[in-house]
Amino acid sequence: MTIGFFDSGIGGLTVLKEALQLLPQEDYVYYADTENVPYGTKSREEVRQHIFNAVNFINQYNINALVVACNTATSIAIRRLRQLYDFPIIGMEPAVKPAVNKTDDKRVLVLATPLTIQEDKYKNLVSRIDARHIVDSLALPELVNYAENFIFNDKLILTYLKKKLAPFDLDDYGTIVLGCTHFIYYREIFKQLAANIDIIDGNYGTVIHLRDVLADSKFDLKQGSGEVRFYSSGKEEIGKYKKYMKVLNHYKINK
Ligand code: DGN
Repeated sequence: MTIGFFDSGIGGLTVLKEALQLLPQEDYVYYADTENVPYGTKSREEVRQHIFNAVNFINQYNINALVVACNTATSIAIRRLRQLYDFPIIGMEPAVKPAVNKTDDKRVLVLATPLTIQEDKYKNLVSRIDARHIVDSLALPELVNYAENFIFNDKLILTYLKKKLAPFDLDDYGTIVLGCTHFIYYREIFKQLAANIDIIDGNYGTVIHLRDVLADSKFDLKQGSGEVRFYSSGKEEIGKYKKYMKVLNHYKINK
């Protein structure tokens, strides 16, 4: 079976890595819309169009299922995509529910792109789950750009995050939710800044959901060889391919 993965850029690789671990015998097509990254700071109409173009592109590879490995794209277009295509489409969602469930007497801080936080899908999710009013949200738009420029472990990031987190008294928080797939590369830096806070993401849950959906579908699992093919809308496709392979090989799922 061939599973499509799509993100505006490099973030979805963190989800793909989990999928390769859980479902190693499927084949994967990863599409990065690098021509149009970042999504999170653009208008929803513009991003919607980019998403439809991207899924239209990836659809030509006869995928049996699609993972929208981007919280921003999920919040904007997942419902419409499910109407347009007849293969299963799995989206991302900031892990607010598990965060609230595991946080007793402290607060929860959700980090995501501005567009994710602005969207009704996110607002509805939070209002459904956050009966105790303990969830705060913070947009970190620049972190997507750092990741796209392969800046992972630089003092620059630490300084940036310190500044963004300065208004929050971190002693009040029990859990931080990484609600953007690009942010997951910075887990270790978040841990440095918030040593006593649990840091969670939705990647594993998404891939478990993918497995369950596929198990219920008409296709046989374990038909492929774990091959990954990369495509991007940006200019330097070959260079990107090599960099993506490198990131995929070196990125460690580290909870
Ligand atoms: N990786 C995307 C997400 O999970 O929201 C954000 C990427 C972007 O383009 N802003």
